[in-house]
Amino acid sequence: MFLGLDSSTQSLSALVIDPASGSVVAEESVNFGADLPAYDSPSGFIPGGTNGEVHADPRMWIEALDLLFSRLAEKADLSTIEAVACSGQQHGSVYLDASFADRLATLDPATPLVDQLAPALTRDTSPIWMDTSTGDECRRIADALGGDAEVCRRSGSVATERFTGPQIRRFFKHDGEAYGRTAVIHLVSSFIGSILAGRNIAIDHGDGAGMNLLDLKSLDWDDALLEATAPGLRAKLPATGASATVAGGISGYFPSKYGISGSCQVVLSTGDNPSSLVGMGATRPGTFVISLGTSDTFFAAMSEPVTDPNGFGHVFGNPAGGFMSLICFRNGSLAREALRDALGLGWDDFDRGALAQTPAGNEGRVMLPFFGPEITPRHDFEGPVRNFPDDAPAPVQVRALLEGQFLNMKLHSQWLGESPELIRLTGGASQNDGIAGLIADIFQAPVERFAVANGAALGAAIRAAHACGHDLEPLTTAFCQPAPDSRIDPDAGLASVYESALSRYKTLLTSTTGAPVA
Ligand code: ADP
Ligand code: XUL
Repeated sequence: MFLGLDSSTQSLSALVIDPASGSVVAEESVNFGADLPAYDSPSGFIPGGTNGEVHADPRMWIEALDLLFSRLAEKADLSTIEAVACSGQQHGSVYLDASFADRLATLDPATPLVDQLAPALTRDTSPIWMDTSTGDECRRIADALGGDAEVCRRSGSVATERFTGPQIRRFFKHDGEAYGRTAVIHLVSSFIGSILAGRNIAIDHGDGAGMNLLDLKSLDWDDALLEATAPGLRAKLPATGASATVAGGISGYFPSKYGISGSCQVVLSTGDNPSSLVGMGATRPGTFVISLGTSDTFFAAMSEPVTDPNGFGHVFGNPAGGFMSLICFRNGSLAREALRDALGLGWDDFDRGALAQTPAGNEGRVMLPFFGPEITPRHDFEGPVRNFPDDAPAPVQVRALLEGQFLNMKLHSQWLGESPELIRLTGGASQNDGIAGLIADIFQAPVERFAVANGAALGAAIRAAHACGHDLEPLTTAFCQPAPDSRIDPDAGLASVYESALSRYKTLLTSTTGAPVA
């Protein structure tokens, strides 16, 4: 058996696979808001951050790990687990002092993890991917390197607010003393993996590329980027490593406390998007994945590592080797939920039947679907922008929001120079037939959904098996099959309707933000 964990924005989940029978044998989840209410983070982060700050409490992630294992141990026999791998929300960072390594090495099963590890934190809260507070740092890093094009050429992305490098720079600037006491900086994924391994593990090329610090050619930290970020940073970063690397055996804490096998291996962690690429069976070019979680993301394996001239898209390491593209849309489910709640609707009002009340293209009515700051395109929207009255009937608004979201996705993925042959959907909203059908029509590609909703945790479990000698191909064939009857083919008759809609969308966007899209 192989265990995959995913520490996402809102929850920590686990999935156990048995490659011999090709079955998922257990699934379990801890919801940060509902299960750990003491952290006052109903959506997994601390509400009310100022100046674009969005932070989460890393103690919540640690406490969730004990809770998850205690629930999992009740459900499944963990003594046959050969290896475990983690996935984590990308870019978020955890700051620890020199005692962390010793604390990890001497974990005592009689005391909760959080009590043993929290004293090592040099920063109480962790900036996460929703944070937009580092515009100034991004400019300074880009200036030091001679411009954004150079940062992008080296690291695969322009200096980007949520990326870890600019976040580290801001910490150093605001609290140099605590930065000085910091001995190691982890990503969310490598932090959880290090607790499992009982020692600091390396950062893989998939998640590492989301830091503006990794040189995509050498796959090592880039000295010029390190220097532009903060002093002495190389010494505080773990080594880098290929995703399919066994980091070592599991810490004795977990076998004693939860009955997991003492010979269980810990495989390097990766980011939730690279992990989903594996879990969605999309490690080869041609199949695109759209993940409809808290954020929406659009990603695929790349034939060649091209970069986005607009600076919104990213290049990360593909855990199966080579590279992948990633474009993140902050106003994903957050915006769908905002419109649903503002109009007093339910998800039924986003479904196929409800969408059938309005025609494709919405008779020229267009919405820029942003209820707050957006990453792609980068702009501080204060609310949606409409070319029609705000009080239009609900079905018009719902169609305008969804068409706006996926036209925006289509527009901002054109730099890839490749159209999807097939789209695989994952994340909470992927089960919605209305949303899935609209994606098929806008991209003019068939859409498939999966029985396993958590592609990132599945990807982690598959990676654990792969790193321990199982071939990737048979694993993805066994586990990454679309659910029966989940496929939706595009309506070819709507291709021209959505071409006109795309050009209307682009006109409204460029006139609102003043920034042309190449
Ligand atoms: P994350 O991994 O970012 O924590 P998930 O992939 O679990 O998020 O997705 C959760 C989101 O899915 C919820 O916040 C909700 O907005 C959305 N969702 C759940 N069911 C539906 C549905 N039927 N239609 C549209 N959206 C849905
Ligand atoms: C990707 C991104 C988000 C997070 C959270 O760049 O910021 O998708 O990984 O899921």
